[in-house]
Amino acid sequence: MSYTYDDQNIFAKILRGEIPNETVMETDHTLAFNDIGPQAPTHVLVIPKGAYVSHDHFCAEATDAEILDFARVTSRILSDKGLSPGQGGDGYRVISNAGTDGVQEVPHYHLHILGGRPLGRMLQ
Ligand code: IU
Repeated sequence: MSYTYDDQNIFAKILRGEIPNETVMETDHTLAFNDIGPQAPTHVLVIPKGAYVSHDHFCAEATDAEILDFARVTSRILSDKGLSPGQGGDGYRVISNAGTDGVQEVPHYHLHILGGRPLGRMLQ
């Protein structure tokens, strides 16, 4: 079973430069920008530039270079924003929604980085 990607989704339009974004970090393979409806003082979305719909799609089909770059960009943002508990920060939450049960709004793979306030328990 192969994955289908809709290139008319809003993040594809952002990647093509058709819609502006507040860029936090950009590399050859990855773009990170501020969420338009922030749920916390820091709410950054990290997206691969490739056409992947979900975490499982990205991890299954992206190149090693894409995956490493995505991971390192995420780590650098956590560090730059002062969120990393290992570096004296108060912590963060990284989540990715997928599909209907995950309530994924935009069908281009993205990680949410949330931080800057107590985030409460997510799993009981
Ligand atoms: P989700 O994980 O697909 O459910 O979340 C999509 C996020 O994309 C959500 O937090 C929106 O606020 C955010 N977003 C955005 O940053 N810019 C946009 O133009 C649109 C959604 I549409």
